[in-house]
Amino acid sequence: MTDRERYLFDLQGFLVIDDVLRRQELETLNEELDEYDLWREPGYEDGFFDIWRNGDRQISAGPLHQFSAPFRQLIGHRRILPYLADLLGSQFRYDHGHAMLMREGGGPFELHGGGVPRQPGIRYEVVDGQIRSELLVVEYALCDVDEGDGGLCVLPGSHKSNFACPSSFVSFEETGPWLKPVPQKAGAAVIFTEALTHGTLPWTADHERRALFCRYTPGHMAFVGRYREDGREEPDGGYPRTSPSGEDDWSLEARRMLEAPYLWNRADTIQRQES
Ligand SMILES: O=C(O)CCC(=O)C(=O)O
Repeated sequence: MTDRERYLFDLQGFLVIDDVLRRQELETLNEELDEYDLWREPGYEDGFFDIWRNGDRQISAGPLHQFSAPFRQLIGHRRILPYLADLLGSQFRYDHGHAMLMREGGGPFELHGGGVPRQPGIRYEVVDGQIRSELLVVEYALCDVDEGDGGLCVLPGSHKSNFACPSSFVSFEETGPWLKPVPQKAGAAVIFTEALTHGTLPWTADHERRALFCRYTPGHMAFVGRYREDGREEPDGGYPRTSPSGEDDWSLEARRMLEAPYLWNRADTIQRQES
């Protein structure tokens, strides 16, 4: 992370990094999403996907770490790893992730997050010049998001706010220059702290919005305890794990990221190359 990027992240609470995904990666991810056909929710009652809907034009499906190899490889994407170490500390872990689709007229989803109330799990602070974010999001754009299309919106700087966000702002009843949509080119990654006040503006474009979310925490912390939101018991506490079907897809960093949260003697996620 450059000094310029660190300054901007600390100032705004988010950063847009262009051209993270190459054309071929984008094509593959979009083709695989076509195959999954996530809108066809009743077909997935076998419990593979955790589905969340906001009306009939916005759908999220996870867990991303159990999707096919191209999705799993995003978890330890080489371009993103250095940012994670800088923003979460050297022992960061992957917490959870999902795909989000929106069709014209989908959304909105109200603003959430913010400097206050200070909530364990989404805190943001800087100590001795070192950024320490708790829950951190990397959102990959699989389609262009132009000014006015809707989708992700943020209140820049709100991760350091000292007063609660007015409820009329939260519900979008009142909008103004404090609210910033985040245009993205397909292939860009938006990194933001969950402590930033953010939400989803109605999707107005006639193409489908497609975004992938990977969420990370410091190595000693879990945000989603048992992975499944239905609370079903899972082995090993239910934390994300490498799936047996795709053992070869996981980089060493990704394997370390998928370890359960703990602190004592935890290895750095990115190890220095032996010389
Ligand atoms: O990208 C969006 O539409 C908002 C995502 C969001 O609300 C979140 O990650 O908590």
